[in-house]
Amino acid sequence: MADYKFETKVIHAGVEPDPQTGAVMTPIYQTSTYAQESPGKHKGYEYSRGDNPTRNVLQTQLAALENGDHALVYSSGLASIDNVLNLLKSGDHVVAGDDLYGGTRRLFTRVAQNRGLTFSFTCLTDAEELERHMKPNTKLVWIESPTNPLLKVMDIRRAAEIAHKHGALLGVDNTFMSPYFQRPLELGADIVMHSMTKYMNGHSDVLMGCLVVKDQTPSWLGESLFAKLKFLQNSIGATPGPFDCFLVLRGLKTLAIRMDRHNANAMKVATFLESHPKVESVSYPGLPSHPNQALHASQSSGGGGMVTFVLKGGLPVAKKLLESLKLFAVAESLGGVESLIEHPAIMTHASVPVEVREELGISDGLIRISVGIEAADDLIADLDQALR
Ligand code: P1T
Repeated sequence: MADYKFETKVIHAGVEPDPQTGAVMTPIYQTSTYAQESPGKHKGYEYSRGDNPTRNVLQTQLAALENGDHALVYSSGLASIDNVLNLLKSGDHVVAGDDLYGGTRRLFTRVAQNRGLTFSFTCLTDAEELERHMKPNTKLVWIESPTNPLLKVMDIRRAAEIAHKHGALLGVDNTFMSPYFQRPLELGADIVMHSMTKYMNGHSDVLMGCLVVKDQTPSWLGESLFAKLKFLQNSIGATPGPFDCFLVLRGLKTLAIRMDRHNANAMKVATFLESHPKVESVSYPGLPSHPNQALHASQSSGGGGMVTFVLKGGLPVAKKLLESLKLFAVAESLGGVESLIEHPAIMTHASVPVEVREELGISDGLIRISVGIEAADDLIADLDQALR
């Protein structure tokens, strides 16, 4: 599949007609276990926590889309990050971007820290800042680019160089971009993660996560990264069911055309908001006003579908706007075909301590939009009437 273009891979990579029946679409192997001819003599499947044929097709497809060698899927995005953290041992150190999905930060500070891992959070838009935080026991650098919710951009190539110089792995949460716009493994990252709940599935009806890696054996791990992650996937057991894997396989077939439309619509919405007198500022990596637009363009091929903006007038005005919209649903999550709007400080990032939110700029006037694939004119008209 390596020679084919992305639009072809999302339809065909890993997906073969079913050898028994010729079914063109991947069958849903809704089974927890597999009959063995004699103890230990089986067809490669023993128990669905370890392997399931529907899940395996999805994993093969994901490895192809991110240009990796292997992919593993999990029952949520956070479960996939927790599996990465389980590569580490008590006493190990992680450097993470300061602006992350609130649930990721909660997993780091309120779960993993209790298991003896230590974390430094820092603004990594200046990659050299990362260098200053690396310690002899740093095993992992974890970033989002663009970040959730502020859409800050970090130099993925440079982050990989710095992490590797110190013997650490670079993990990139690629949820906001999808492999259609950005493929961090090609930029030097070691682990790519997605909340597939978002663009990858694209229809707001599944929770799932994935990790994609290349073949490699980090010296401190002492074994292949993929082999260890596969061991953890089975040992921890946060695996998705076959029906959800089927739904994501179906959603992925339209990933390329959906992302093009999300991107075009988001650019129009961001441009409209930027010119509106009631809007203080807009952050969208595709806008010329974004401080790292050139860097973003050098490592990805689109701005994506997420836009954040600060409304003049703070919380009361922000609430009024969200209550006045007709097409946009006020909801957490993102990446579905339908447009969603939310207030990070009260919703997705409420678990981030208030002093950290203030320091980062997740203010009461900050609003985040997941721009869907509806007609852009209808979305802008809805925002216009609500702003009025
Ligand atoms: O919800 P889950 O599938 O567990 O994924 C967590 C996650 C990880 N990384 C990023 C960048 C994310 O945006 C998320 C989930 N985010 C939301 C629910 C949200 O509204 O931002």
